[in-house]
This record gives sequence, structure tokens and C-alpha cells, in this order.
Amino acid sequence: MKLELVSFAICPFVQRAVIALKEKQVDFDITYIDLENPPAWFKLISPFGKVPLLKIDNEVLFESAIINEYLDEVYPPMLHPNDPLERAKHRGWIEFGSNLLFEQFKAVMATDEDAFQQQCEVLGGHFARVAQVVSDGPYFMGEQFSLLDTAYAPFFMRFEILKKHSEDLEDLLPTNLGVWGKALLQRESVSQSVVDDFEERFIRFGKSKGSFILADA
Ligand SMILES: N[C@@H](CCC(=O)N[C@@H](CS)C(=O)NCC(=O)O)C(=O)O
Repeated sequence: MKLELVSFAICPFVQRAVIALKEKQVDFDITYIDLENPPAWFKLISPFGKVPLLKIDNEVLFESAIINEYLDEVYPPMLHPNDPLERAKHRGWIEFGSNLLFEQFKAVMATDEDAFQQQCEVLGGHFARVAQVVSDGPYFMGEQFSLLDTAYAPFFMRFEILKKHSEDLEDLLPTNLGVWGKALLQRESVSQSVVDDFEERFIRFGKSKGSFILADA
């Protein structure tokens, strides 16, 4: 099977699939598109007009969580927990992680200090929730890296960049989330899941949108 991931270089949802593919050591091609000027072929095959898409020979999958579920079923090692109840709980928290990414994006897009601070409060509330279910580390469920970890690593990568530009973010993360994020960022599948100049591109994108937090970056 020939796998091709359709990507936008700084998209955290694509990054989830890249991490899963790297964990499973599966060969794949990656095609980058400009989401502000998407090619016609992309519009034809992306039902929501969003990345990621995973092309498998002539088939197309969309939605990062679905793509990663498929990869987990087809390519070993299985990263989801064995127990159906645990697996269902992980799916719920993966969904929570998607929302967290959207809330983080809103913080990046906030164009003034008030809007940014408000968004930090929202993030703080979400952190407190997920902190209740995270293990003592290193990963979400302890020693074993799981599919859920692929879903949160992109969040921590962006948080690390944002932290450099706001002291307020430093104290926002509960200790166990800090431990978790650090472990994820040290993992090879995560550190190699983005383009070499990711930080620069992320900052450039934020600045181009008038981001308050990245204004002086
Ligand atoms: N729920 C989707 C979210 C994907 C998503 O929001 N992708 C963004 C880029 S990071 C996108 O393609 N946006 C284009 C648009 O909304 O027009 C998933 O998990 O795959």
C-alpha cells in the first residue's frame, strides 16, 4: 500500500498522524499544501476542506483521530489500550485534546492582551480537567506510550514555543502535565514530526495574523 499524507506544515492535526506513522515505522510520502490557497485536487477529495488527509492507494481518509485509529488497526505495535473500556475513555480524551488544540489556536490568534489572558483562563480550566486523569508519568497512562499521546504532543510542542514569549504561561501548566509534555517532546517520533524550520514558520504564521503573544517574537 502506498501512503500519502496531505499536510499543511504547521498543522497540529497532521502532526498527530506523522507521529503515529513514525511510531509504527511506516513509510509514507507527505504533500504540503497552502491552506489559504488550496489546490483544486485537494478541494475535490477533502470533505471538510481540511488537512490531514491520508491517501491509501486510491482511497482517502480524513479526520486525524480516524486516520490514527486506522493506522493503529493496520500497523503494529497497537498503541491504543487493549481493554475496550480504557480504549473508549482514551477516545474521549483524544476528543478533549482536539478541543484543547482549538483553544490553543485561539490564544495564538488573540490580537490583544485581554483576549489573550481570557484565553489563558480557558486553557487553565482545561488543564485542570485533564490533569485529573493523567498518570504520574512519563506518558498519559504511565510507562507505555499510547495513541492518545500522539494526539497531545502537538499541543505541548506549540505550548513550549508560546512559553518563551509569555511568563503567564509558565505557571499555567499543572506539574503532571509539565512532566508529560517534557517526556513527549523528548521522544524521537515527536521531535521528528515537523519540518526543520517549524518554530520559525509557526511564529511567522502567528505574526501574519496579528498575534499578540507572538508580536515581539
Ligand atoms: N477535526 C479535524 C481538524 C483538522 C483541522 O482543523 N485542520 C486545519 C489545519 S490545522 C485545516 O485544515 N483548516 C482549513 C480550514 O478550516 O479551512 C482533524 O482532527 O483532522
